[in-house]
Amino acid sequence: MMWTSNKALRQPEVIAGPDREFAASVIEGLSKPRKSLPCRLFYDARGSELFEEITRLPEYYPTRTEIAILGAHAAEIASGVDDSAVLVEFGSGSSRKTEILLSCLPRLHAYVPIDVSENALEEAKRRLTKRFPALAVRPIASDFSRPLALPPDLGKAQKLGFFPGSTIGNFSPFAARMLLGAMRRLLAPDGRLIVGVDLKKDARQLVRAYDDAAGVTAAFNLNLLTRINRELEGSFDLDSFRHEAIYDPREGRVEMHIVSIRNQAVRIRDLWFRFSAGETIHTENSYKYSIGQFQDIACTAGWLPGRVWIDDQNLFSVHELISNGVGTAAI
Ligand code: AVJ
Repeated sequence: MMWTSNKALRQPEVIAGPDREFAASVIEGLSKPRKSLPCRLFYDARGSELFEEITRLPEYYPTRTEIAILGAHAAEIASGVDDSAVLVEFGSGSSRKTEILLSCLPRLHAYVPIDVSENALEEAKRRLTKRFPALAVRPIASDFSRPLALPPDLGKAQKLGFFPGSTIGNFSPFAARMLLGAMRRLLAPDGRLIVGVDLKKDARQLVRAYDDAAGVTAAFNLNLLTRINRELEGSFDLDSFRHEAIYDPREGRVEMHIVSIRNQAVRIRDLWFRFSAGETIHTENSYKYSIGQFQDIACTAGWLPGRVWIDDQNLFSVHELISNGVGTAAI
């Protein structure tokens, strides 16, 4: 017997319109017994600006460390890549890190940046075409975690995937395995992937990176409430919520939460959501891996671990993965 009526499963009328997806994600997340919101919702214009600011914070080591690793080993990372290869980047944003790789791949055939932001793609294309006039920049405006296809005319070329930033850490280990598997199929038959992965380390250092003294990460987290207020006529009182970052050593992840300081109810259009004092909205997971742990996950997704580059403080890792070729041969 099916008790759930179809009507209950359908989206309520209130969330029709251009921001339907945002509204649906927010209402779904806040309706759960343990409230959560997907971390991709952080990145409205202000959120993207605040993230850029985070990458420059003294406590936030991942960005500058990864850039230093890429800069120190770019030639080695690029070695073995065909001149006729295609570079495919997942979540390319401003493509700043890509330039480091491209400077060592001067005859590369094409670059396919994949990002949800059409503005970022356009801006990156303009800048890269100017600096590398022979490079064909072929952007795809899409969420890289959704099914996608590369332009068919690039079919025969060797594919080098690039997935920096430890964005893989936002996915659960299971989801990371699924995503790495999908990337392997996209880059088939003889793909390679360069992926940035944040390393396990002292819990205090991890928490500081996600709860900085200047309060930029707090502003980044709480901006989600401002966004809901603006785009969905929400009634969140920003002074009644606070930012929290914790490290869960069992899960191996930093969690960001928005904590309700008091008992309260918040309206979003015509829906009310109750918060008890201390109740949280879980807004982000950022998994941290040892080198071996990450390689194990990659193996279960059909990748063979290749070279690994790390900084001398053991903060961050850049992995080379090589497709095991199984099940991806051209037919
Ligand atoms: C963009 C996923 C790499 O998890 O470190 C930074 C996002 N959140 N500070 C991360 C983030 C809070 C970031 N990634």
